[in-house]
Amino acid sequence: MGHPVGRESGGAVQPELPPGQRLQRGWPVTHYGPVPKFRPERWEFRVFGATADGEKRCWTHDEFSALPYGTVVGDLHCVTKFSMLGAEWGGVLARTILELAPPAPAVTHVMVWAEYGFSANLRLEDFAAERTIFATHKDGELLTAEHGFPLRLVVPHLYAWKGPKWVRGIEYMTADRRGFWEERGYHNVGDPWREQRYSYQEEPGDGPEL
Ligand SMILES: Nc1nc2c(c(=O)[nH]1)N[C@H]1C(S)=C(S)[C@@H](COP(=O)(O)O)O[C@H]1N2
Ligand SMILES: [Mo]
Repeated sequence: MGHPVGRESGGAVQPELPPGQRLQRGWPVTHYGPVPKFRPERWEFRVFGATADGEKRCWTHDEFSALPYGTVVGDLHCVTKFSMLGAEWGGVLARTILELAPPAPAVTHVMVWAEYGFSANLRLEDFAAERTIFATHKDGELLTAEHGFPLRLVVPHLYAWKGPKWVRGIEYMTADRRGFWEERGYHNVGDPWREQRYSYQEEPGDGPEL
């Protein structure tokens, strides 16, 4: 792992930050609501909505833990302007889920569902991106409860609210629908390199009517 190679500036190597972001040392905890208690016997990961065969898929925690393990290096960019760069995330790649529970051809978007009904919508291409991962680990260590244990999504190329902590499943959608923060003023797409922070910045085609 390691930090992305930075740009030289006045002798110091600056890590690459999206516009308006600042580097955060350490790893702050940011979320809305309480930290859920993990109950392994009740936990399941569900894939539902427009699956290719019309069937739902469901993994228990033991079954999900046995899925192929992968790692990616990726940043976390919070819309409140701090970024954490170059973490190594371990877990199940979103692509693995797409292979094991394929979406119907008409699917364009994915809703990611977490405990307490928290949700985030993603374009299918963002969900299917190479580095989108259902993470169980960061830098080789199991996630803590505050950071999403037992499972969180990480979508390194989008703002971090697109990666729900305590994720419990995904819904394949044939039309876009807003998730929790996307209904509450945040941009429907959320590309930090284009500074897509707020829904008022949306252009036609970026998201459903508010
Ligand atoms: N379930 C849930 N996941 C969430 C959030 C939330 O409010 N609820 N907030 C998001 C936001 S805004 C950020 S910046 C990251 C923060 O992750 P961290 O607390 O591990 O740094 O979690 C994201 N995932
Ligand atoms: Mo955030």
